[in-house]
Amino acid sequence: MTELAAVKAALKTQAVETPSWAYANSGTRFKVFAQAGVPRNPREKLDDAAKVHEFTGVAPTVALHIPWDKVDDYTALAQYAQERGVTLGAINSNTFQDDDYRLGSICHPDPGVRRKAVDHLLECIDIMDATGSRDLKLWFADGTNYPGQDDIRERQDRLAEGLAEVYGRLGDGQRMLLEYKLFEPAFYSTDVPDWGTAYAHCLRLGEKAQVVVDTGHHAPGTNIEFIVATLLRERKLGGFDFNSRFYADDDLMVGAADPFQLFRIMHEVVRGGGLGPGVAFMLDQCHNIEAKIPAIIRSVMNVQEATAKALLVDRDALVAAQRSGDVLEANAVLMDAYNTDVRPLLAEVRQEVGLDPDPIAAYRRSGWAEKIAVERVGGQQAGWGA
Ligand code: PSV
Ligand code: MN
Repeated sequence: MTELAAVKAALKTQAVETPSWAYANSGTRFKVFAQAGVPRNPREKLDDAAKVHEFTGVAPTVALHIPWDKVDDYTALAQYAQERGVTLGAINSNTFQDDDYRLGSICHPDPGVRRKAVDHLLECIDIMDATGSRDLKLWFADGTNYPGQDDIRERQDRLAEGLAEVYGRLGDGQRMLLEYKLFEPAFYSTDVPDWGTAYAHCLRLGEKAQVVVDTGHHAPGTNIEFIVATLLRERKLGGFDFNSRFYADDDLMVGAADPFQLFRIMHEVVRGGGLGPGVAFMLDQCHNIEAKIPAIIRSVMNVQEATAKALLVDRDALVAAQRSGDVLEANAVLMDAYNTDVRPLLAEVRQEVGLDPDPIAAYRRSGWAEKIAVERVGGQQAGWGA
């Protein structure tokens, strides 16, 4: 296979998972701007996700969030997805929206609340059994607001104990992906604030526990690609929650604020052999003021573009420059790849698999946005229920 053929083959097999909640109404704590045509239930979210896959060809799975996507029959939901050409992906737990969780969930000082949180996580694994999902994605809002509020060390013990119980319930082929986040909603201490903490817990738990890197969950200026390289080296990178940030956990379209950072991350992914099914490439975004489906298509395309550029890095030239200490040349090799306009290449790749070269234009022409605006009238639009 020529090098270009290998690049194209890699791009054709890429998979980006879209989050069910990105199709729903969302906003900030100031305002949720409802949009016409927004899904009213998990099936309608899947209908929209199927459109993203139809036009991009690389978004075959959809992440669910429990309880936002609670249904009576998950097997039937999985079947419904399959009939639309997609499958159900990671199951995201929610231990942050009950009154009981004011002081935390799995790290709460009260064992009764911890029991409730762990039971919810076990329920999520039951759902995975029904949907055939591989990954349980855990993000905990746990932490404290004030020094002295609770015992930081003991909270880690509670976390370890709860995670161990959940880990023990994972079946063959199932994984637990532990997400970290610097701050918010807790402001003084967060119980899983960084990759080191997530890594330490995952290491103790075992092979089925891996870290998930949400690109919006770091302090400004953090070298995320270093974290990615390190986790891949340790075989502990379970996946990404892609989005982009200017200030905090902005949840904007991935690659919007800093496409160069996304490229640098994808370069480490390619370099570390992470461009396979072992790493889940998920979006975790919300579209508060822009049209949702085309914004998700745009996000998928942004990931594709960063991946294509990373695949185009002249590895031999880079290694030669690095080993000879040619700083300028090494940097130039990387920048050459980054500065390549990969849009024609991706258009070609799409055409080769029978897709329109311009997914957004194709979506706009499809009339789907107009159709759902007319048909999805009445009922309660889905949202994140905060
Ligand atoms: C909250 O920060 C968050 O965005 C986490 O990243 C989770 O992955 C997501 O919500 C869904 O619970
Ligand atoms: Mn996330």
